[in-house]
Amino acid sequence: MDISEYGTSPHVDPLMKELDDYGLFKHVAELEAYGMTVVPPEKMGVDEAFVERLRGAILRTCEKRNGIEIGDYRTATPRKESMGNSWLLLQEDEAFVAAATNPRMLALVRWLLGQSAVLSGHTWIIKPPAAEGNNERQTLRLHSDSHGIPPGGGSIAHVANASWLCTDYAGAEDGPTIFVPGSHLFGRATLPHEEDIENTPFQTVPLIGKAGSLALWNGATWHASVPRTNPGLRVTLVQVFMRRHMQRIHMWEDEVDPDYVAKFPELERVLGTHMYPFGAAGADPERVKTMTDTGTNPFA
Ligand SMILES: O=C(O)CCC(=O)C(=O)O
Ligand SMILES: [Fe+2]
Repeated sequence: MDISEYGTSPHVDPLMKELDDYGLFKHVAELEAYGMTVVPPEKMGVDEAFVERLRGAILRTCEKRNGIEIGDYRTATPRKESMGNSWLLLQEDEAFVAAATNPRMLALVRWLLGQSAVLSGHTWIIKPPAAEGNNERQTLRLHSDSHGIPPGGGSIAHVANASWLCTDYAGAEDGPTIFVPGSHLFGRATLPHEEDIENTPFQTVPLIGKAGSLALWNGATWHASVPRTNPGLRVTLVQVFMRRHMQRIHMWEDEVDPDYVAKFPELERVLGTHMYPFGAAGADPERVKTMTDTGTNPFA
C-alpha cells in the first residue's frame, strides 16, 4: 500500500513521491531522529563541475567584494576578518541560484518546513587554518539557529540550515561544524553554561562529508565549530531556510532585480512573499493565501 497515492494529503503526498524517487528516506529519518543529515554529492545529483563552479563563485565574489586576493584555496591564508562582506549573493553568479534551488535539497527542506518554505538568507564561510595571528573566533560555541522560537515551539522545525560543502570535511583537522545529535528534540536553545565545547556535558559528532555534499539540519539542532588545523581553506555556502511566518534575513523584494528572479521559477517560489506588512488598504489577497494555508498543515 502506498498511502500517498490516495491523494488525501495534498501537501505531503507529492513530497513522498519525490523523496522516494530521489532515494532520500534515510536522510528524512536522520533529520527526525538526530536533527541533522549529510547527503553525499551523488545523491544530491551534483558533480564535481557543480562544486567547482560554486566554490569559484564564492572565492571570486569574496575577492571582489572585500578587495583581497585569495589565490589557490588549497594553500591560501587570508585573514578571516577580511572576508566579512558575504551575504546577498544571488546576483553575483547563477551558481548561487542553482545552489538555492537544487530539487533534492528542496524536497528535504520542504519536509522540514513545508511547501511554503522560503530562503531566508545565505552567506559563505571561508575558514583559513588557525594560526598565530589568524585565529579570530575559530571556535564557535554550541548554539541553535532557530532564533526567536521559545521552548514549547519545538514540535516542528521553523528553520533549516542547508549548507553546501565546497571542500572536503574529512575530520576534525578540516575545522568542521560539530553537532549534538538529537538536541532538536530538547526544543530550546542552549543555555550559557552548556555552550563551551571544552566542558559541555553533551556529546558531539563532527560533520564529515566530501565536497559537493549537502549538510542539512533542523535549525533547533545544537551545533558549534572547531578550528581548522589543515592547510588551505574550508569553503561552505550556508543557506538558511525558514517557515513563512518567520522574519526573513533578507527582504529579497528590495534586494534582487525582479527580472533576474523571473528567469528562475523555483527561485521565485523560494524567495516567497509574506502576508505582512499591510499598507493602508489592508491585506493583499495574493499574499494572504500562502500564509493562511500554512495554518492548516505542517507540510503546507
Ligand atoms: O562554522 C561552522 O561550521 C558553523 C556555522 C554555523 O553555525 C551555521 O552555519 O549556522
Ligand atoms: Fe549556526
